[in-house]
Amino acid sequence: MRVHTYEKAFLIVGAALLVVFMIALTYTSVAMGIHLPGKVAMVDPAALATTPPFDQPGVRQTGDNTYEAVVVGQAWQFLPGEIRVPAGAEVTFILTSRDVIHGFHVERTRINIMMIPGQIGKTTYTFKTPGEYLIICHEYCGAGHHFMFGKVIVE
Ligand SMILES: [Cu+2]
Repeated sequence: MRVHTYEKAFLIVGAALLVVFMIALTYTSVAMGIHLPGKVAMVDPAALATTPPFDQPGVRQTGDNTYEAVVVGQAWQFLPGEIRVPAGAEVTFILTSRDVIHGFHVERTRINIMMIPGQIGKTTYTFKTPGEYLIICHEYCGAGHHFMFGKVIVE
């Protein structure tokens, strides 16, 4: 079998790029600790009403400039539907779902996390610019999916 010179060069470049991507991926995940937000713990979705912190969804101040937003997703709303934090504060979102899989995406930010029944999701973000940020469910969750939204108000 005769492999054309250009074809050979293309294969070599393609293979080399794959190696470069694997090294970059390994470096960012292992050395820099950058990874997708994943489950941090399990929770019984039927017992959310009696399981802290989900028994009291809402925003709490946890330090000088740090806040914790506990949010429960359910058909078809976020609890709480409105999250108020001061500009520049570091906000840790702790999320789960009461019923089916929902999505939690805050527009104009990198916050994009799944709300999975039984799992607790966690992500931290600092809102630098004051304003209203729309929270949308980006995982189809039933008839009222397109009405499922909330907002983060940065003051
Ligand atoms: Cu939805």
